[in-house]
Amino acid sequence: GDNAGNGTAVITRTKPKVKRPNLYRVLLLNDDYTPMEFVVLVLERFFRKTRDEATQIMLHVHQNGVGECGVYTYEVAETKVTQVMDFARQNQHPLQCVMEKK
Ligand code: NFA
Repeated sequence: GDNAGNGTAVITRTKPKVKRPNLYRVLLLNDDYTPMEFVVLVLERFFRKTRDEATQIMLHVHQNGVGECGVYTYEVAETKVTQVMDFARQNQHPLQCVMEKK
């Protein structure tokens, strides 16, 4: 404990507080209707993937049903999901994007 000189107890931390943030995977889910090229565009635009990386991830999702776009802190992951869902809806594609705790 510390004291400001006015009789008020002030608790100060001694240990270095190095807290790892909770991390979340952002996933894309396969469907039968979203064009492959649109999924590649999503991965390039919102997840900063190269065309080759985006194509690999898209094909993985297409073949396996689900795939990882990236790993982020909660707020960033939530923003990515919202951006992708809004963009898919604007373009009338049923593409689904979700997040899960690592
Ligand atoms: N399965 C979709 C198609 O054949 C492509 C797709 C890939 C959709 C990845 C969603 C996610 N057009």
